[in-house]
Amino acid sequence: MATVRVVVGGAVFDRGRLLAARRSAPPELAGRWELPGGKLEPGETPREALVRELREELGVEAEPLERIAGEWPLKPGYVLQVWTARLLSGEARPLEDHDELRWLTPDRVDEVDWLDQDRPAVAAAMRLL
Ligand code: 9L3
Ligand code: MG
Repeated sequence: MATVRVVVGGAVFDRGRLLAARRSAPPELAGRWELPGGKLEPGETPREALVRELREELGVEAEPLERIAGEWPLKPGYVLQVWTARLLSGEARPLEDHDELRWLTPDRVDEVDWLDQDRPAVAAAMRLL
């Protein structure tokens, strides 16, 4: 039986804004916006994976805070889980897998074309902001 693999996304908050990242790959997802993150590696907890992914993708140190309730199916065999996170240090830059970043205030959160799978988590995250 195949096990479902977890992809962790970060709702990164800083000074009342939420970080959105535009994917540059794969072609079918390029141009869509997401909460940055990625797949757990063997032996990692979701929080550890999120810290690593945010470091690799954005060059920042971040602290996961709380899990957003729910789990969203991705491609077959993968589910998305989302944690809020706060920025500890560094300035986010699109180092890997993204070509643009935006810090969105609550009134502007709908101005980017979020991936469908991220939308419920983004809505829930904004209620916590
Ligand atoms: N995915 C969807 N929403 C997200 C993230 C971080 C990832 N917020 C999807 C896109 C890919 C898969 O999960 O199909 C793996 O993500 P990655 O490892 O390519 O970032
Ligand atoms: Mg990723």
